[in-house]
Amino acid sequence: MRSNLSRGWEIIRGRQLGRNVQVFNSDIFIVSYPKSGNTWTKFLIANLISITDVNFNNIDTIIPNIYRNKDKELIKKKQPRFLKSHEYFNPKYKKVIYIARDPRDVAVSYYYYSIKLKFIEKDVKLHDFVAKFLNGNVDCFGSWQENVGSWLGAREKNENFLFLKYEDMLSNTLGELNKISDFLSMNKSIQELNECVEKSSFENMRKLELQNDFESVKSSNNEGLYFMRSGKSGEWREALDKKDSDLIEKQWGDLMKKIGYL
Ligand code: PPS
Repeated sequence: MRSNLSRGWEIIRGRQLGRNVQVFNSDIFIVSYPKSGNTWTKFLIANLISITDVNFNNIDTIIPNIYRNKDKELIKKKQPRFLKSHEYFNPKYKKVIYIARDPRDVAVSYYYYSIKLKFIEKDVKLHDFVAKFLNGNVDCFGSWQENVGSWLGAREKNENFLFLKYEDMLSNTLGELNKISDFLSMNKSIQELNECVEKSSFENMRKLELQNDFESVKSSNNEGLYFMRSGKSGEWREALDKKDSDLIEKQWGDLMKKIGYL
């Protein structure tokens, strides 16, 4: 399973994107371990800063993805640039919005996404995926703990570091967007923030995913799986075997407790 699973990210590494892109001190990074709400945060911020309607076709123009956009395109962007990243701690990133999600839900989301993108065969069991996930063997971003823990350890109290949780974004999207707006010194009214929340809702983004045929969602070739798949917290309770959630809790319990997941 290892070679299939990491294939997608190896292609990206080979193209010298990601960790190798040039970073400017003025850059504002939206960082997370994969499947933790990065795209949602991008939509919220893009709706704050953009004068055109945001969708899956133009989102990477407004907030480029360092794994999709080449350095020579990124360098031409007006500064300060907003950039999406999944990197573990990188001291070059000076201003960072970091999003964490409960690793038990990340495991479920990442499993289905890996099937959708054919990083793994559809007959791979969630249990086997969890074993690789726990070993940090599913991509080149470190394990969940290495990724989240490296950022928190290095930057937790830094005034240029904003730590958000996917679960708080779900329960109080407006409040979390307000934190983002303050962090970016944007001075937006509640009405403006509310409009961004509405435009970036799960339902609206799901509609846009279909309209834009994002990641070939309409193709019969992606196992009928959406990028905007479920958008919930606590799905792991039904989806994971108890022994797998126990393993995650045992291995990453200290950090999960610190963040409030245990
Ligand atoms: S990626 O591919 O690593 O960048 O994925 P990422 O964007 O970080 O995370 C994808 C998950 O975020 C969910 N999502 C949302 N949830 C609630 N509301 C909104 N608006 C929203 N937008 C994206 C998305 O559905 C993925 O989670 P799962 O659990 O798979 O549904």
